Amino acid sequence: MDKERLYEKARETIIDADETKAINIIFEAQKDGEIDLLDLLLYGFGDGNEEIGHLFDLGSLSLPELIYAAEVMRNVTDTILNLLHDDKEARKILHKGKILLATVEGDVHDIGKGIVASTLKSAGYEVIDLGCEVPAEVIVEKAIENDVDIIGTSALLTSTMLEQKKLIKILQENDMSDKFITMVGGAPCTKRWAKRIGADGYSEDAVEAVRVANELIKLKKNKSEE
Ligand code: B1M
Repeated sequence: MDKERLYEKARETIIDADETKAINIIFEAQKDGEIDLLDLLLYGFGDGNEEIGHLFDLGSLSLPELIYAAEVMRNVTDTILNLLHDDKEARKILHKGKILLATVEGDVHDIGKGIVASTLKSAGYEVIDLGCEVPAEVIVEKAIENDVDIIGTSALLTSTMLEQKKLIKILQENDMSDKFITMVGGAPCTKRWAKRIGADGYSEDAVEAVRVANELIKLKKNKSEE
């Protein structure tokens, strides 16, 4: 199968918001067996998703069109994730640790977080995804309840980034900074932002999120063994 051509077709299905074609491509790739579905998600469908963002920025796409295309991307993401979790290889859970993910309060953007959840799951983490618009207090409550290692928050709006800061403040005020590793991400976030608010880690994308989580978990384990 021509991988490049398939990725291009995947990209187009998101731009055209053609869910039937998109799902067919996923099953075609699965049948082929040579295509990495996560790769297809990130660099095939993902490129299409990025493109709809540019088109929206340029005013070439209306908000309803954007919502429709985003919905297709979300279903594509869910389909691939379900397939990956049924896959024995992907299920080779090394159980590296438990991660709680949430998009912060006031923010509905959850496509990127879904991809981050998938890369982390595939890398051997147990992921608890609280969804979107989750208040900082609820995130902390659930982190305690589930005894997670990492709390990861996603924020896509400059206004909601402040919720990431609020979460870290709650942890600091309740002497829980050492109990949980904190990671932040989302388009407006930067390494500098993470440092400024006292987060332990930042990653630009879903692939880097795994690397950062691995490093932070390793540090935590080394610390607890000292
Ligand atoms: Co919204 N939106 N949106 N939107 N939307 C943006 C973010 C925006 C930049 C568009 C623009 O104006 N150019 C803009 C934000 C401006 C700002 O504050 N800086 C914006 C706005 C303004 C809005 C509304 C206010 C619009 C309105 O109603 N007037 C509204 C907000 C509603 C709310 O949240 N309260 C709104 C609504 C929506 C839709 C519902 C239509 C839809 C979201 C659907 C959904 O997620 N279920 C939507 C979309 C799709 C976008 C764009 C086009 C695409 C976002 C996306 O999915 N990107 C976006 C423009 C853009 O980004 N170019 C935009 C693809 C995704 C794979 O990337 O989410 O960045 P991303 O995730 C990446 C990394 O950031 C990272 O890894 C991911 C994968 O590689 N990452 C992490 C993310 N989280 C991480 C966590 C980590 C680590 C890495 O650790 C824990």
